[in-house]
Amino acid sequence: MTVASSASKKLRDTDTMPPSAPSRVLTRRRFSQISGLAAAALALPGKSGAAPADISLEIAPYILEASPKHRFRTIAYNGQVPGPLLRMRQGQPITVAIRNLSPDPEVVHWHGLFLPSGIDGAMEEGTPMIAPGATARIAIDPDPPGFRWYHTHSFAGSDLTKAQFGGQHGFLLVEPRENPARYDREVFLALHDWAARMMGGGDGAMSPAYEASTVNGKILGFGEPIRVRHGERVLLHLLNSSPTEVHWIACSGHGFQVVALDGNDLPQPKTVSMLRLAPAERVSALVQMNNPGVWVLGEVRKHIQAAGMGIVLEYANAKGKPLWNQPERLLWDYRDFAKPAASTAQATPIELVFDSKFRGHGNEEQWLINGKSYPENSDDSNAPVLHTGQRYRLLLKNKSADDHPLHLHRHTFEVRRGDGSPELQGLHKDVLLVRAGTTAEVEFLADNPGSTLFHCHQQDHMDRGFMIVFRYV
Ligand SMILES: [Cu+2]
Repeated sequence: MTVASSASKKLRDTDTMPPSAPSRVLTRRRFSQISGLAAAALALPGKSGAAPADISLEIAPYILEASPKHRFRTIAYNGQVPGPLLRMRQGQPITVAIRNLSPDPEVVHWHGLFLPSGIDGAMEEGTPMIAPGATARIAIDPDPPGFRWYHTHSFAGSDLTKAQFGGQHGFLLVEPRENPARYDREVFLALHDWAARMMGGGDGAMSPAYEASTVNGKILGFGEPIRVRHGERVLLHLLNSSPTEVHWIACSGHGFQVVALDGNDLPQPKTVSMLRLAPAERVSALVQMNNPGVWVLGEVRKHIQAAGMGIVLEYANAKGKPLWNQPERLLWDYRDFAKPAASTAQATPIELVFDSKFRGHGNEEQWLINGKSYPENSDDSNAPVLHTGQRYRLLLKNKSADDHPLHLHRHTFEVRRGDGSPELQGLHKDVLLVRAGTTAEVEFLADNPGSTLFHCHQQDHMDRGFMIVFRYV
């Protein structure tokens, strides 16, 4: 049993940012490509009388106080981490003004929405970056309904404070046209890791390790508790915004009735004792507040909870130190949330083979899709081609020794096989963790013409070639 107060004793002073990792071989081509696009930032209407946007996002330097001893110099949206919760309604167009007051070109990706390539928020699809000091104004037609999010899609390279390593992430909820409320209220929780350093693994390759981990930008014991009343049904919307880490979450004394993954309703809800979220994945789960007390909702792995990843769940009139029940095993299987396939739809296969090229002891690997890194794998002779109206099955062959959270932009896919499962249906996602050495299969309808990015959502992997652009013809 761990209590918040004992966890806080282990905290280290991270007031000063750790020195950045020594410079390494980078994907320079991607860096220069991004810098070049910065000049093309969308221009605002020149006249001062432009109508105000429905939503204003300001990207600016910010110091996050995760605890009195954990202060992180970062970049944030509207002076908060996570950024503001944005609520949109399906089919009701909304305008967003994005002002970049940070020192670097920026871009905002609308993760899970079906947007045109020019505003989806990836340079590789043709969305212009927003130059420092500039404002971009876009119009969003919110679709599909569900729990989405927005985040930077820039390049970090060897600077482990930039891009997804920083504070640029926020919740986005697209309300369905009809929304029958089956819960008393919603609570949004973002899991994040901070102050990365490159560490050598047993195989000699380097990967990030973190000094601190937070829920909604706070170390366990330093944020506001989730305050509930006995008998309430609370809908938790969890987001893993970590740059690179998979997280396991349990809620002492309570189970999770999972109703949606990546914001998409499940064929039927499923009750589980813990959740696994890969980077960029979301879980929406109902928690029945039927066990009065003061509890910890947090990372199942002790060292990560001790680094701060947890939040107190406090019933009205309950007192005492927060209690934590340590689960013995890590339990999660995508198959629990799908149905066995009744039929196999006709879909055109596209094979994507993932592998890495080891670049010597103490270096990060270079990542390859079908034998080539981005951008070579996405030029005219190599890019996978999509025909509008056609259904495709991606055969995702992970030949590397790492698990990868794979994300398809601008579309939702149906998981047809995961972790060596038989045929599945009914599970709709936009990120899938494909385990080392396994093959997964997902299907999607090519119904949103425009360049479409597919990539690993681990920042260090995408920065080193793990991306590919599909082209519609
Ligand atoms: Cu990866």
